[in-house]
Amino acid sequence: MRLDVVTIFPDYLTPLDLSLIGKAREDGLLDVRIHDLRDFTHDRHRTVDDTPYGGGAGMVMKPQPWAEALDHVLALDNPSGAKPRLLVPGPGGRPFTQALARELALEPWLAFACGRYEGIDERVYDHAREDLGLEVSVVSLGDYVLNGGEVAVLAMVEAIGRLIPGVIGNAESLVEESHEDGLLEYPIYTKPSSWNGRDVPSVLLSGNHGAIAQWRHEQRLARTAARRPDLLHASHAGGADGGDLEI
Ligand code: 6GU
Repeated sequence: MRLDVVTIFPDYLTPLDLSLIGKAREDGLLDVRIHDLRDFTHDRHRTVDDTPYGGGAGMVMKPQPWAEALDHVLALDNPSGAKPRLLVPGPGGRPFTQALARELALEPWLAFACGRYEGIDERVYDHAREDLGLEVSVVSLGDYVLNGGEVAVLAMVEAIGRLIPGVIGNAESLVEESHEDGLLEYPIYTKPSSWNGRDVPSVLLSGNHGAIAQWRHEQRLARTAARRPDLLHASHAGGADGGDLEI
């Protein structure tokens, strides 16, 4: 999978050199390219923002550098004229869920446009859709505000990248996870069986696999009810994550 990220802070994306994502890049599973938006400015100050029409607080990212950056991304090593799906991180977007991560992991090419300040001039999205023919999705990590899209891209690339075959050594570990089937994960323990006066639940030492599976399922239900009751009703609420619950 190819991933292009356009940002005014390329250094923010250096964690993508590390750990499993960094290894996946070395192994040729992920082709990650980071682009500095300021390279597509033409003034001495490398200006990427200006004041908003209609007034209001903050600054807006100018359309021209974005248009040139997107043209560059589309032209780079792309003789066949393929098109990336364009993702724009922002608190006003559709929720980024495990279901969306699964959907995006099937794409051959994703491009991320990291906005800063109050956001990007709306005409950039119209241009990307109507003139460049890109599918554009604004995506949000949750109901809080970050200073820009870079941290969100780190999270999304990690969530998407780990679903690509070969990125995670043990594919089984992908199945038994929070959000894969609509319930949170059960509590886990390792040796020693007694630590600091606290014992591992005895059922886990019993060797009774049926009892262990039942205990874990009960723990998942209790945990989900306590921390994320909304997930128990997800199928009625339009299935934020599409998990059919059998409870
Ligand atoms: Cl994806 N971007 C920004 N800038 N803020 C956010 C977010 C994304 N998700 C939640 N807050």
